[in-house]
This record gives sequence, structure tokens and C-alpha cells, in this order.
Amino acid sequence: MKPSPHQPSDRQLIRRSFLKISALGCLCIPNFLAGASQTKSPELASNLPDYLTPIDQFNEFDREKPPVRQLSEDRLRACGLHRDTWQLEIAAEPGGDSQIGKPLTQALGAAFNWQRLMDLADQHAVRFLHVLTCTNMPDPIGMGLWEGIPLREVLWLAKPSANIRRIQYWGWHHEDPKQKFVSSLPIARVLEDPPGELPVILCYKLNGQWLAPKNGGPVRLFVPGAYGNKSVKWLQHVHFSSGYQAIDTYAQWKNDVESPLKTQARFLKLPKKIPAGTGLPILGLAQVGMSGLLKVQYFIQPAGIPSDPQDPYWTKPDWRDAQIEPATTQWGGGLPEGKLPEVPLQFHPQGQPKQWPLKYGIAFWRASASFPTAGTYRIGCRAIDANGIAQPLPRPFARSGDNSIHLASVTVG
Ligand SMILES: Nc1nc2c(c(=O)[nH]1)N[C@H]1C(S)=C(S)[C@@H](COP(=O)(O)O)O[C@H]1N2
Ligand SMILES: [Mo]
Repeated sequence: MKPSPHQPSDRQLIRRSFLKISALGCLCIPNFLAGASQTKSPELASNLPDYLTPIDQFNEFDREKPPVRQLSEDRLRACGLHRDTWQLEIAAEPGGDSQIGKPLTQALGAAFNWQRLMDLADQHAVRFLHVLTCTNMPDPIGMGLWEGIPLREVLWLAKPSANIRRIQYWGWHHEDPKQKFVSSLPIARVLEDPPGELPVILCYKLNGQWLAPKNGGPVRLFVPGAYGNKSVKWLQHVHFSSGYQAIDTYAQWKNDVESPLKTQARFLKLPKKIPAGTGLPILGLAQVGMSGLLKVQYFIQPAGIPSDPQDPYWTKPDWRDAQIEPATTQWGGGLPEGKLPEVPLQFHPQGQPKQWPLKYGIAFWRASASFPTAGTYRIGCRAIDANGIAQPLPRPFARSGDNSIHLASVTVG
């Protein structure tokens, strides 16, 4: 199927423009900076943003028409987008040969609901910190503390027994087939986790609050290690399938939907212009993908130097190490006193992270540059993953996660 013509690109969908030139004349990613106190001094980079993005500052995708955030409470109830009315149907794919002992469907009066979810949550609730990123957006959507129960706890209630290779799942979509957004996963990803890997969850809380409709609530799937397209919002249907292909809507739009999260670095706050003779404070954000994060680097060169077509991955500039910020104890994100509510899976019982930077999290980084003469400079940054491989390698292709090198320009004098 071709991408339908009414389908705007991911970049057009984002409601608020993500990269803005702020009133301070600096390149800013507003959602990550909203928590940082703003200052007009040259020490722009001295305050770090919240590690967790406040809920109202997550960027939103408005693919649904009309958008879910505009629906009245009554309408939300009628659509099953309220905790009192939400239902999840779990069945075999019609026409397929998957064998399920106990389909959880509305027709059988057996659909899974909020009360059953909460009963399971008493025993099985887990939390983890994870960045949400769209495949085709250079900057993350937000960094969240997600809570839910492992999806497998619910799938087993349906007594699946044979001919199952994948699950397919989708959410509420105005009952308009053109708006249906289906994703799929290999059944193994749901049933079993390698030690230390995070489970696929039915997610009902973000940053300690019930998941709001605009963030995919009351229940969305959250698939750790994947880009956002696997984390279907307003989840209402799961099918077991013996199919072996990713039938995802997002794949039909020409995306690589099986791509694990990539490691990459971005500038967060960078003045466009600084007086001659002053240093340049640089604040950046790194996204920690499947292969971890060893370090972040930056280069500065006169803007007049032409880019080298023989060096598309910018390996030749004089790269220097930046400094990665250590773990915080004030996580922000609207949590009371910035404290994590209960111990997330990636943390020791005493509350420290088991590793830093957190895999599938973000890390802030800083550098301070000085310039010999006035002029316009090109500045770039990149991440080196824990295997020692520099961004955008080892996976430089588009449509599998944007990790192109972030370039910017700074005028001195
Ligand atoms: N139901 C539904 N879920 C969806 C989508 C969608 O269009 N419909 N888009 C996906 C994509 S491509 C991304 S990147 C994330 C974005 O999550 P957000 O809207 O919470 O930022 O949602 C995913 N889940
Ligand atoms: Mo996306």
C-alpha cells in the first residue's frame, strides 16, 4: 500500500515547532528547556533542564482528526478513552490459524478492562525511565517515567496455545479505517526479556500521573528500545497472528519499523551570536540507544570551509570531547520534589541508577569553546556509542531513526 496522500510527514504533524530560535537568540529545543531557569548572561548553559519532561511539554502528534485532546469528557467516555469505559479486546487474527483458548472480546462479555488492569497492577506494576522519539524527528519528543504492567501478564489470560508468531495491535481511531494505526511485534519480544531488558508494558501512568488522553491514555502500549511508532496510543485491540511480517501502518509509510533506538547527540542551547573574546557555553542532549553511550564530541571550524562530499559522516574535523553530566537526584518532570515515586527497574533499591547514562534514556552534556578571531563558525556534535562507533554509524540510514550529525552556526563578534 502506498502512503496515503492525506498523510502528512511526521515533521508536519508535530503541533508546536520543536526547534525554535528563542527570544534570547539561541537555538533551543523548547520542551527540554522549559524547566530550566532562563538567564540573559553569557552563562546561558549553567542551568540544566529537568531530566524528565513535564507532561504538558511532551510534543504531541495530531494525526487524529479531530485531535483527541479536543474531545469532551462525555465523548472520551463514549469512545472508551476514559478509565471507566476503557476495554481491551484480545483475540486471534480473523481468518488466521492462531489458537486461543479464551478470547477476551466484548462479544463474549469478556473484554479486559480498567478494573482488571488495576488488579494486575497490584502485583505486577513496573516503572522505567525511557525517552520517546519518533523515527523521523531529530529531537526526542520527551523523556518520561512510564508505569504499567508487562503485556504478557494480560496476553496469557487469553490462553494462547499454538500458531503464534506475532501480535498486531491498534488503538481507537474515530472508527475511521484511514486513521487506523496498527503496529506489531514478534511474540518473543513480549513474552521474554533478556536479563536487564525492559518489558513491553500496558502503560497507564506517565511521570506518576494517570496517562492523559493526549498522551495516549487511559492505556497505551510502551515498547522499550523501540521508536515511538511501536507504542500505540489509546490501545483497544490485540490480535495473535501466525504471520511473520511486520504489517505495521508505519511500515506502509516506508519506515523501518524494526529499528532499535539509536545513540545520538544534539545541541540543546547554543547562542547564535557571541561577542568576540568571550567563551561559548554549549549545552546538549544525547539520546542513549541500543549500543549505549561512551562519549559526546563536538567540533568547531570556520563556516567557510566547504563540507567534504567524500566525508558524509564528518569523520575528518578535529573532534573534541564534551563532558557528560552525572545522574541527578532531582528528576523534575512534575514529580513531587522531583523524587522518583517508586524504584524504577533500572535503579538499585536505594534509588541510584544501576548504570549511567541510562540505556534508552537521555544525558545532558556540556562543553565550553573559545574562538581565536571574530567570524562565523560551523559547529557540530556527535555521540560515540559504547562500542566506540561514531554517529551516524553504525546505522546511518534514514527512516530507521534520524541520527544525522547536528550542525549549527555561531557568529563571533
Ligand atoms: N493510535 C496511535 N498511536 C500512535 C500513533 C498514531 O498515529 N496513532 N503514532 C505513533 C508514532 S509514529 C509516534 S512517534 C508516537 C508519538 O507519541 P506521542 O503522540 O505521545 O508523542 O505515537 C505512536 N502511537
Ligand atoms: Mo513516529
